[in-house]
Amino acid sequence: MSKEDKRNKFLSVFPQLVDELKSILAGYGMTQDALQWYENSLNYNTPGGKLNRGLSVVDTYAILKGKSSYEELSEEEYFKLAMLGWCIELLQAYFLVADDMMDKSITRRGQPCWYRVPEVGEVAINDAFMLEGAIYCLLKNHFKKEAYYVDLLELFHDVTFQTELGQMLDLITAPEDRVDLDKFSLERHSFIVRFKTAYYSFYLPVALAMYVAGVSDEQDLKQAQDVLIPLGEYFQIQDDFLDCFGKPEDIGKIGTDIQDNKCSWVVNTALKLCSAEQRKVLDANYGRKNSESEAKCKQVFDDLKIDSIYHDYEEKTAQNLRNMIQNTDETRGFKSQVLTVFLEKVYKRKK
Ligand code: DMA
Ligand code: MG
Ligand code: MG
Ligand code: MG
Repeated sequence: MSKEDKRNKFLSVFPQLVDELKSILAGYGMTQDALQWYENSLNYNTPGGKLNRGLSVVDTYAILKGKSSYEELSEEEYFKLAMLGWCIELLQAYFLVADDMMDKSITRRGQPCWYRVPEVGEVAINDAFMLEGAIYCLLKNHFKKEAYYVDLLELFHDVTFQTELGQMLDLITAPEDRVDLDKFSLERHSFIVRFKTAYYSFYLPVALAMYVAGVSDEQDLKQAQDVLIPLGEYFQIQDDFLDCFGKPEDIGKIGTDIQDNKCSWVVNTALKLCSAEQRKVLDANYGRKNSESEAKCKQVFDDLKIDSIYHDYEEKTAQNLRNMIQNTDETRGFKSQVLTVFLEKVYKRKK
């Protein structure tokens, strides 16, 4: 099945899930306007992205079960895995609605951020909570009878909390009123991004598929995690790089990291390499809410050739990850191909 067909098949499950969630509201006696609001929020915030996280739950399961194509999965099997995939996409929607408010972002996935839609505003906070709530409604409806139900619940709860810890660190390291670049370091950056991105984007989809496939020995979950967390760190470094150097048409969002005083890979790499003069420029301009200061920071990044350092980093990291993946122990049923597929999806991405 082509990539496009896989995506369309996955998307075709979404309307069913919206109807299911609406009927839960109807069951509580909610009025038509409530059902409509929830439907709008679900449609606006959930399916518009790359869907990599959701699709990879199905892909990972197929690999673990030794199925070469989706056609070999039964309809029922496919539906269950796609449902879990959509649960990650709902988790992502929840994080992004909140993240865009906290980061004061303008666009997301090529459209205004949800909180910037005029009739929405701060109702977006509650909408974010309800996107998260949808996960547990769906898990209850579709997985309550499974032996691994509690494992799924624990996994979603743990990973959500880890992500929130990462978001907290991201935000308290980037106060709006006090720019202090001495607080930044590549070590702190690595710590933040593992929590805010790697667990939910990389470990979660694989671990979910592992539970359903029954390949969920402690040791196998650990060896998956040992590769997926550094892979997630690499993915967020790409996100940081693209925030500064990517095109809004490609990434679907306008970068805000410089003005937001973010402890990003770009500024940390610059801080390690800059001269005393360049450091002065960064101290005076980083984290300031105007485009002239932002442009001065970008000039320093260009002068330091951050883009070529990034390309070297990318090659080195991909090679390290390939080496780690080679050492995967497959004796209990886990497959290294799961990890290779993830790495190749991320390698040299531009959006
Ligand atoms: C991403 O951080 C982390 C979460 C949990 C959304 P970010 O603010 O760099 O993401 P983006 O660049 O997509 O706003
Ligand atoms: Mg953001
Ligand atoms: Mg953020
Ligand atoms: Mg970013």
